[in-house]
Amino acid sequence: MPPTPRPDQSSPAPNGPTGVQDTAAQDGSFLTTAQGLRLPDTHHSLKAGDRGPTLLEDFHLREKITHFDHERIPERVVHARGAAAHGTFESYGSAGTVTKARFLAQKGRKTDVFVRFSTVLGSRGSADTVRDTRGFAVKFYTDEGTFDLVGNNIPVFFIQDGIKFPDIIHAGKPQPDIELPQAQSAHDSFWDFVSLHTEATHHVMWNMSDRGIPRSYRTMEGFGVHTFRLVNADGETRLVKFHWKPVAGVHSLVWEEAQIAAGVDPDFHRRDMSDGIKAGAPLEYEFGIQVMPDDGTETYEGIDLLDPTKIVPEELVPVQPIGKLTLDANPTNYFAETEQVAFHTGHLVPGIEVTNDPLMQARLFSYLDTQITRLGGPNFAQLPINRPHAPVNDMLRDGMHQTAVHTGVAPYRDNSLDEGEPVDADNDDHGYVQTERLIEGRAVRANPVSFDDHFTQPTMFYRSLSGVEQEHLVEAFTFELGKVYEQNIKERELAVLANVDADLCERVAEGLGLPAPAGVPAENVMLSPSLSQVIDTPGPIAGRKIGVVADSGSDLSGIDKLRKAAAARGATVHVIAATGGFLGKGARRQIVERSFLTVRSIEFDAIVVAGGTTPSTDIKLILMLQEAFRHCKAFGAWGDGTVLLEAAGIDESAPGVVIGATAVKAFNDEFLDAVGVHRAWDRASAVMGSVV
Ligand code: HDD
Repeated sequence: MPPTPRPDQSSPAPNGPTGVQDTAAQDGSFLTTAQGLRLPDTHHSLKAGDRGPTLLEDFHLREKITHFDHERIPERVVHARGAAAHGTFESYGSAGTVTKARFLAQKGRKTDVFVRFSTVLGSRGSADTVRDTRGFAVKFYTDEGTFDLVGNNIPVFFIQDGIKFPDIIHAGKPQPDIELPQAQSAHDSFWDFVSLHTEATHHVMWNMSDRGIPRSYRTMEGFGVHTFRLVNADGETRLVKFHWKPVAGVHSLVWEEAQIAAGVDPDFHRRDMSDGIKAGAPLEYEFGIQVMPDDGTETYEGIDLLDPTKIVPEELVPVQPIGKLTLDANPTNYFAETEQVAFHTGHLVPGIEVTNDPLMQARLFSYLDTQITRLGGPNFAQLPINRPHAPVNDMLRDGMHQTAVHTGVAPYRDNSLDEGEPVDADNDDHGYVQTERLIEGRAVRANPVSFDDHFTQPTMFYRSLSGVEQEHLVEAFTFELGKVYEQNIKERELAVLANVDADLCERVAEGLGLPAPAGVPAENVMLSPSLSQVIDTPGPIAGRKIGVVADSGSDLSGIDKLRKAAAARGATVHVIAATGGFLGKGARRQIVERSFLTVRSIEFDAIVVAGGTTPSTDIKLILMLQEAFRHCKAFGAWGDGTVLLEAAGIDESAPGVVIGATAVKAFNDEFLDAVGVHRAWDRASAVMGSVV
């Protein structure tokens, strides 16, 4: 058999949408050593007799164990827990007037992307559903170079100056004496820090709101956070904020679900994403920008655009759609792609520039620096997932893990030995020619006075939420502060909340059993309805999971009808029965995906009981039904399936419960619409009490 040609190492192959497979690592079917030596046995070490000691001579044993001993690399110092997917960005072309970045300016242009979602505080093996900010890091492999938009699902940040980043992270990570708690902000040092650094208040409000526990990556907004400077082909500049708007809408878990999921399925979010992609329901987001004039003030309507603790309300500056992101391919190898991908806020392309936001400025240093430790040297850009899709001709040479075989003798400029190449690129050659900006001032360690307003926007955030969202926020503050041991920290945070909103402060204080201090909340604050995520008209349900309780006597063809109706909207139906195996025979046969023993309500967005199902008193089933009902999920039953609902104490007349005679179109439509509003919040006050 002729040998498979090796890739040309001096010109690395670009990543395809499903990633690169380095054929040199897995060639042929025989087991070999790293040197290609074929091996007869990998189960027995070489011993002096079958009961004797192992011989040092056993190079295969030593190679296998040595490599294994070094399989792990340091996890990311923050955002260690993550999951990623490949996809495509397609430009609408509408940003062409404000940026010359080709991947945005040209209508219909498609760019490969790799997106990694993450939590901030937890270790690599922590749970997905903890209360935390989520990372939303996008690598655009553009033909003008790689652009990384390293954002979060929250549009503001804890601190205003990057020099405090180690401090907030030290405070949020497990306490250093006995390393707990894992992936939680509900502990003394976190609340100590944020109550002393009140610039964190806005971010903390978002964290404690439902945004801190997203339903899935597919239902999360994303934000570039900082203000960027866009430059068009005529050299005109504008200030912009970047937004990702999920096509599936913005939706969250309830707190009890998030806690259950952390134990029952710590991989909840990454499973949801990979299952959805496998089921043919890609994750979709619209990319948008808010555009503000670059008039020299770097403020808009009194909002300091360099302050990363401030948003520009969408009611003041609407988000204009400029393209669509579709994530439709799971990684081929977690380590090679998701773990080794290296994002950097300094990966920019012509037409996109930075601003003087002091948080952004520090990030421009940190991201490159951290990869050198994490990925073991300066050549991480050569790893397949990090290779640009634009041609690379740098003068960087040698170093640990150098895989390129560079040619030529003159990696310097100017030279006459390598035909003068590489040459400089100007604007016409798509070179990154920075826009000139005037920088002058005294060297000071200080913030502008405008950075001192820490409360107006938190007040706007709280007052813009719906009643149920405010309730969740109050519960979250009460839960987290209830876990704090030091009384003075609780009191100090209550004093912070008093400056946000008296109602918020009083309700949290009541839960903590403490007096509510008086504060001076801002008056006449504008409201921003777009901050609320509650909807009353049905949205898309692609990627949603529906559980159907059934047994062999159930109306199995009704399940098929529901499955087809759900599939038409991109959702999946999963049968839950007393034991595993199958229900029925032939064309109507249903695979049982969850038994009463293995099922838990958190796995499903909605529950239906099929007609003909014999009521069961199995405690795990009843718990599953009651939990789903308490969490305000859509419920349904057709035919005598209602008897099981009654047995579980579920009120058939409650909001979001759909009852039908058979699984006909009208029933399926009404039920799937109920799934589309995410939760029947009208049920909340009756069923949830203080458990969410
Ligand atoms: Fe950061 C990782 C997002 C401020 C230093 N950050 C990291 C990731 C995301 C963010 C999504 C994970 C990337 C991945 O998936 O690999 N970080 C943000 C946002 C910030 C922010 C939205 C504020 C607006 N970060 C920030 C500051 C600093 C850092 C101020 C330091 C001065 N961030 C890092 C880091 C990490 C990182 C230490 C850890 C792993 C990595 O970079 O690659 O450099």
